[in-house]
Amino acid sequence: MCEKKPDIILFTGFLGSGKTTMLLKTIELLAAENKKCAIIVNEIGEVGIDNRQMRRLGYDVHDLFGGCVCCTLKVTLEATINHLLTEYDGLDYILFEPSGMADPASMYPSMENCGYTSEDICNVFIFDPLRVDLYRVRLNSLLMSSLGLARAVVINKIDEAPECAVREAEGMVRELGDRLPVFKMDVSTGLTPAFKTYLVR
Ligand SMILES: Nc1nc2c(ncn2[C@@H]2O[C@H](COP(=O)(O)OP(=O)(O)O)[C@@H](O)[C@H]2O)c(=O)[nH]1
Ligand SMILES: [Mg+2]
Repeated sequence: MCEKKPDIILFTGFLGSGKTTMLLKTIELLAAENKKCAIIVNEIGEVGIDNRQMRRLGYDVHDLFGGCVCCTLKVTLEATINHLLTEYDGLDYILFEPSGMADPASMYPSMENCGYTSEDICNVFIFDPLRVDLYRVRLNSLLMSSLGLARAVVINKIDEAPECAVREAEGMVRELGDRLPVFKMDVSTGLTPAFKTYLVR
């Protein structure tokens, strides 16, 4: 069992919002900081990691990015987290990208059964301002429940989204008060310095 439980960073947001892109940038950041991390994804293919190519580069799928373990959700989330906690000493972070349409609330009991409280879980909600109308109407209840559990919001794709959509997205988050820090960026280019500081504390 690890002495200090690794921090969990959970990337939530709807399909196509940029979770995988964010996950990969976060792994790079943490690897550069010499943090030992594990990632949990539904399917390794979803993350675009080519196993054969990774092996050619000298990595094992279980040893990505300098000591990063990758688990696919073949069994339950609870079993996967417990496996990581018992098998890997000195893990600093567990990064988890659930599938796009899953309600984040449904994942909390599994993490709580592994000894995490909801305060322990760094849930970053990634908001795609290109979809602001969809979020406001069809996905509104999922948005509200997702934001209720989020610890930070990233408004992504500011390179592509019109300014008014970015403002509207921020307005929707602010309707819930000013509890949540909001970071605006173009994740595909890289994480902003402010967000990096927020993640690695
Ligand atoms: N223009 C732009 N495209 C992005 C950005 N972040 C992600 N994307 C693209 O959006 C698409 C979905 O991203 P992905 O990370 O797979 O989203 P996921 O479904 O939430 O995991 C991909 O084609 C990404 O290249 C961004 O900041 N700007
Ligand atoms: Mg994805």
